Amino acid sequence: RKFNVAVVGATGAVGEELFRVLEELNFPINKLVPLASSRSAGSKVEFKNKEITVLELTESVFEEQEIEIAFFSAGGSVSEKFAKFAVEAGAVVIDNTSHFRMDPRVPLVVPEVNPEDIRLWRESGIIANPNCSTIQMVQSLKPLDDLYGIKRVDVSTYQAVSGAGKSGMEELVKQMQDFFAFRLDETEIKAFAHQIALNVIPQIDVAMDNGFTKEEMKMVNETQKIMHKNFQVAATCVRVPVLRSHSESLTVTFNDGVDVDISEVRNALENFENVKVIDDLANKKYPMPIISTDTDFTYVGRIRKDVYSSNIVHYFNVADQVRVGAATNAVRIGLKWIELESDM
Ligand code: A2P
Ligand code: 11C
Repeated sequence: RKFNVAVVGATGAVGEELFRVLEELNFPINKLVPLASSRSAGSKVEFKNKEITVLELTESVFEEQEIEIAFFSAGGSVSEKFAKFAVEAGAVVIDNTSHFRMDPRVPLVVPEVNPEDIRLWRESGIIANPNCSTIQMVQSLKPLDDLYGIKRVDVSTYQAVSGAGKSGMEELVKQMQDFFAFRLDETEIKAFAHQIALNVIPQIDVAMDNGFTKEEMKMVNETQKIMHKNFQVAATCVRVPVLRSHSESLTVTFNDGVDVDISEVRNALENFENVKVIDDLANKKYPMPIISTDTDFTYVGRIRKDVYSSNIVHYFNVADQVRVGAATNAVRIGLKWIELESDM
């Protein structure tokens, strides 16, 4: 059976990628309905070599178009206002924003990690897609937790500008152009707190009362919800001038008494779905954004045992933020939902 599918935020960075991933993963689509604001209603998007007209997102469009699966990626305030109309029209909402993630009635899902949580969707009609930096992290933590049992995770991120959407990507490119034109000192700074070209910014999202940023606390709270574990997590989230793949440096402390065997760690990661290990330092082989960009894999490398403590491992992971961190995870949720819950 095939489904009527809507993409809310069809003209955005994640929305555009959703069309590519829906096509590549052969999503069973009867009708595809791209939705955006009145600003871009009437414009065209491409799907399977055909142009489809973007419609305006309205309260009634889900019912009018008989939508069964609605991907939302137009920001939290749009999800807050419009997800309920999709649910009322009988659709399952797969929401890419942070708006519903910590709602106890809403499952937060990375299909390789907690696919069974999808079954809770009936409580709200909504399945939340986690934050990009959380998704790629839990994909590497899950096999390691199954192997040894995690006690604590310390992570520093190197996050691409695509996390701020199209305008973030355009701002980096523009600032680089301004640099080569000797105009960087008068460049526009809008998408980020500071100039991002030739810089790194140790702040993503707003400050919280505890001294962490909202992005950092998302990594803590979402990880615990997805993994159904309350091991400790501390994150430092940093914006770097990379276009669209996030990198993370992780230090994972296992339960007391664990003696890490690096070949066991490598095997566990290699055998985990959609994770690829690239780990040959002597030959300069490790994950980097130029490797992960435009792919659907999370890459792990630089795997090494701590010099002092036998229950600590360090590694580096990288994934395409727009795909693995957003569009691909959402489409995988949709495919899993069809497998588990739709009355096909
Ligand atoms: P539009 O092109 O009409 O502004 P990005 O994350 O790359 O910045 O993209 C945001 C996406 O969300 C775009 O597709 C944008 O559409 C859409 N969007 C933003 N605000 C609204 C809104 N109020 N209603 C519907 N779509 C919106
Ligand atoms: C960033 N992680 O890199 C953010 C973007 O909660 O979905 C995604 C924000 C979210 O800027």
